Amino acid sequence: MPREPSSGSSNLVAPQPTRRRVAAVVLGVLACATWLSDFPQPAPLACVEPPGDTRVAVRVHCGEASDCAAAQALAIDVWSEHQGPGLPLDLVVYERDVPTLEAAGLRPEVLVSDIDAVARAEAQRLALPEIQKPSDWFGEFRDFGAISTHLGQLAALHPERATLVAVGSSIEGRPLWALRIGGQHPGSTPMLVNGAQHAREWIAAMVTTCVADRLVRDYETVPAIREFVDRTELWVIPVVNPDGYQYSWSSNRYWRKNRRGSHGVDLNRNFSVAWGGSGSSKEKRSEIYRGEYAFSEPETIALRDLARREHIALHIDFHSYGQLVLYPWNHTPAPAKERGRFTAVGDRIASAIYAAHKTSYSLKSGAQLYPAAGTMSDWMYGEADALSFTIELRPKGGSGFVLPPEQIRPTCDEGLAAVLELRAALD
Ligand code: 0X9
Ligand code: ZN
Repeated sequence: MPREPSSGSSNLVAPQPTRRRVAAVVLGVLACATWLSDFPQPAPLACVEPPGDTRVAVRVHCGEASDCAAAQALAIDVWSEHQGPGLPLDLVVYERDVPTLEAAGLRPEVLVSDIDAVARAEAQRLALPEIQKPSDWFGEFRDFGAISTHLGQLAALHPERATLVAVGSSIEGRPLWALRIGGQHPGSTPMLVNGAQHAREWIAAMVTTCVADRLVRDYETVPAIREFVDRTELWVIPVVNPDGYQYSWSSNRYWRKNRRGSHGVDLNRNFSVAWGGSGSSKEKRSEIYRGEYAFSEPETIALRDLARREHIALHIDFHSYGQLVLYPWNHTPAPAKERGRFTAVGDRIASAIYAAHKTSYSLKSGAQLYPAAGTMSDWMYGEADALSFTIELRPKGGSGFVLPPEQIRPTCDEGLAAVLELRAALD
């Protein structure tokens, strides 16, 4: 959800909490009274959405900048990483506005015909008792409590190579858990991997937890992992925005920001490199609200302080979606001084990802897609001197932020391949 829905004026209105009035009477018997249940409770059976209020994710094909602006004017939310003339753009609009997009020649393709129905179905699945089966932990998405417990179990299992550390705490007082892996040997390379700056990008939290799990458990059996752990001091923070993440589980599946006030701050616009620049907003209601000042949020402060204290040299910030390997700069199309290095290493990362499951991730500089000022990756590179990438995980488009749980393991293989390859590329 990268930028304002319409170019000039408006602020992106945060996705509506899923409170719906129900206007259906089914079989002439069941009158649906006003349904005010908070998401993720499923709608009462036999109730339907009020006509016209259904929120649809569409991909539109903008020929010219003006077309994109017209499409964005109708958007309630922008999901796309790809933006700009000639590129497909993923938007959320009300169903009633789809004909307007068609009339404008934007050829809207429906990606998700009812994003709230998809979220309700997911919540229903997650409420099933069999989901709690610990035997298949990565067979399902997990909330912040479960992820925290899992990280603690990994540290307890192999205290000689994994330690659980709280590197800060969130606005609502949740610990920012980091699993520190390796670092036993002098000269180990300090590396940071984090996920879920954006609350709704659940796959990023699962993939980072899974990468930590694989590194800790497979040390004895997988030579590449042993080699990595022996030469690296890796800090894995699967959920850097735990308040937003929990809110996306309890109240609004499509929440993006942290939980500052009632509006939230986009953590990935709150870092100090180019803070306040284009591709960020000063409006609190915007999905890309940058906060009052750079590092106004405890979550970004904790990441900054950790990176400085540990002299982090390598970094991956996992997001979703789009299947992209992005390198700095994110805020300006001007090439980074080390652009050649970024493209060489990024190419290796994309190839390593492809080797896992033949899934293509495209390599680009962030600003080639759209400008984003105040990002973590630009700060990690510009101020902390780290070789830093943003990786947008699966899917390429399709279902957007809500993925089938069967996608967790293969996407984890891709995340692990990226982490190992970035480290290997330093040699
Ligand atoms: O906008 C963001 O913060 C990131 N994309 S997301 O869809 N996960 O929100 C990407 C930031 C870097 N990318 C660009 N500069 N385009
Ligand atoms: Zn993101």
